[in-house]
Amino acid sequence: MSDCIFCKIINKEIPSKIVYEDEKVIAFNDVNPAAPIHILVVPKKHIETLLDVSDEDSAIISHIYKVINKIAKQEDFAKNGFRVITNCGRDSGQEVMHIHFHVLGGKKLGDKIVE
Ligand code: DGP
Repeated sequence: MSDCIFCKIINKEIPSKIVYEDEKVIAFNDVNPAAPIHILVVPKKHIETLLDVSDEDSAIISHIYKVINKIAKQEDFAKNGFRVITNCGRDSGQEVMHIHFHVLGGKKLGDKIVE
């Protein structure tokens, strides 16, 4: 059994508010939202960080962007716009070591990507 919190969410060992799921990807609401819309899009394959993405994983990453497109239309925030962020490693503050894509929206986001 994995100690990874996102693997536990994928395996339904801990609950989450799922907004999209298919055989490769799951997307759920962030437990600590930084914006009115804050969805995490996560590959089911356990990949720790962006630096661990292999050539064979590139299809998953491209699929994730298609899924984000689908979710933005499904959840009706596509037309207003949104931001996608992936933290990687210490300086980014990455807390969960299972690669994920933050999808943020639902309000006018700050002009600066970093403080
Ligand atoms: P990062 O700093 O990029 O690793 O972001 C991790 C995000 O994961 C953070 O915004 C909070 C969210 N998170 C952590 N634990 C849980 C959880 O158990 N459930 C949900 N839904 N989100 C979680």
